[in-house]
Amino acid sequence: MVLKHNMTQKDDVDGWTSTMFLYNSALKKIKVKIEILQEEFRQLYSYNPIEHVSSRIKTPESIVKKLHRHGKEVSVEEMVNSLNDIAGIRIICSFTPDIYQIAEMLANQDDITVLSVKDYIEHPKENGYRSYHMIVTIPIYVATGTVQTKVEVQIRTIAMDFWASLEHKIHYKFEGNAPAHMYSELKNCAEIAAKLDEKMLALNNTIIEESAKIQPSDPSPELEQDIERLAI
Ligand code: 0O2
Repeated sequence: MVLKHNMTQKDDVDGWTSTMFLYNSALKKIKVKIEILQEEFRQLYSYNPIEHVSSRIKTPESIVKKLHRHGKEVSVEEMVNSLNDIAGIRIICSFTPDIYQIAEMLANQDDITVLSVKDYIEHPKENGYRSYHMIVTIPIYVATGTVQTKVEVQIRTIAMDFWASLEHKIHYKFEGNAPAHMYSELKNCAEIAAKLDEKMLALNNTIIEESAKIQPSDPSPELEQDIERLAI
């Protein structure tokens, strides 16, 4: 969290409850922003690039494990300073270009500050992981002032998400020591998932091109009569 106005570092991190309140509030605000974007797409463009959205607050166990992994002291202050993904939101898009469009639309909002970006789509991780990550801050107005609160936004396609869920499951099941063939199978699956994304995008572009050539036909009089009968 970044401090502003009259808050001191101690005020900011003096309690787990108040810290978690900030993270929960930040998630709520980002979720509303995404809902508004979705509504705008639906109403103005008859297109919804977002398949679904999920959010979570990292569990205390996961926070402590991550602090240990990074060799950090276990304290609320250290957690706030060194972990960027206590509050996380995941946006699942239909196609890869949608990811960049949504990222840009969020980043362009006046009250959102992008602290960092990791583009694991342009630069996939060694294990095959693909996703677009942004660490952003959003202001939370509390009685004592404004606290810029960090949220990690992960944006990915359905195929990327499918892969990441299975990889996550395997990683935790085997505590990072899965048999070598599983890692190479996973990497292979990541490449297949990326190919699937490419092919689905190409297919969707063809559908858009072809449907632009077709004039929508008026419903037949019989169909109109049936619709009227049903609607009465
Ligand atoms: P969990 O259990 O999902 O919360 P940093 O110190 O910020 O540079 P960090 O936090 O590892 O290092 O940054 P990064 O790479 O952006 O990863 C943050 C989160 O992205 C992870 O949180 C995962 O949710 C997801 N992620 C990153 N790499 C992988 C991967 O290889 N496979 C899967 N399935 N997810 C990944 P956590 O805390 O590691 O895990």
